[in-house]
Amino acid sequence: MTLTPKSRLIIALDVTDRTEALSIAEKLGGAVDAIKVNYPLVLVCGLGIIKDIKKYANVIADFKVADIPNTNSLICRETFEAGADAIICQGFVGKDSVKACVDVANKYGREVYVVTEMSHPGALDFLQPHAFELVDLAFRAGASGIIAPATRPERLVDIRCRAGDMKILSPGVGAQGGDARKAIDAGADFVIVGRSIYNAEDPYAAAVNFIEQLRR
Ligand code: 3DU
Repeated sequence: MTLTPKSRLIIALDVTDRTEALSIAEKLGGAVDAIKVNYPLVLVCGLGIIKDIKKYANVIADFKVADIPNTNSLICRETFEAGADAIICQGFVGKDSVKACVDVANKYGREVYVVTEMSHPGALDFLQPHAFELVDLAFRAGASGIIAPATRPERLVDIRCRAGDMKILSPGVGAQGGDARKAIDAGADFVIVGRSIYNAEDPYAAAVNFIEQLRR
């Protein structure tokens, strides 16, 4: 699959209970563009949870893959065999490591997204000064897109200029302080929202609320 913006909302399903995860996926799968899984869920449930969630939505595996090319290839192969539509990798390990992910993704007809500047305060320590280089690296390696921070819309504007046609997925909305609408207006194609949806009393209503903000 190729991630295409419809609702522009991706849910980060970082719950650690299988029943809860599948219940949220079933309720929200039809409304969101993708469900992102990360280590908290996969370490508890195993990689097989990807196939179960795929019944309801496209799945992005946020494994922030950051190893030598051979290990990256093996991780990507297993993740795509498990059914993931896309994988997220780190760019700071260098172009060969990212390219290894892209090569495997191309074999499976799947996508790779590269982390550039992260959304938390610690991203200023090392990542921010190199964010544009990481955008360029993602492009040169043939990635489908990048991850850039909704917590800093002013940075999103600059990163968008640098990213050309690559898609931008933007985490940090809600619990981390970012605003969904501002992130899209600044150039993101999708926002990623976790706690503000899955911790809400009514996750479906919370998701619909974000989708309405994104439609305006
Ligand atoms: O803060 P939230 O609960 O909305 O979750 C955000 C998700 O996105 C979570 O899975 C986190 O690991 C991921 N993420 C970031 O928050 C920031 C990044 O720069 C990259 C990924």
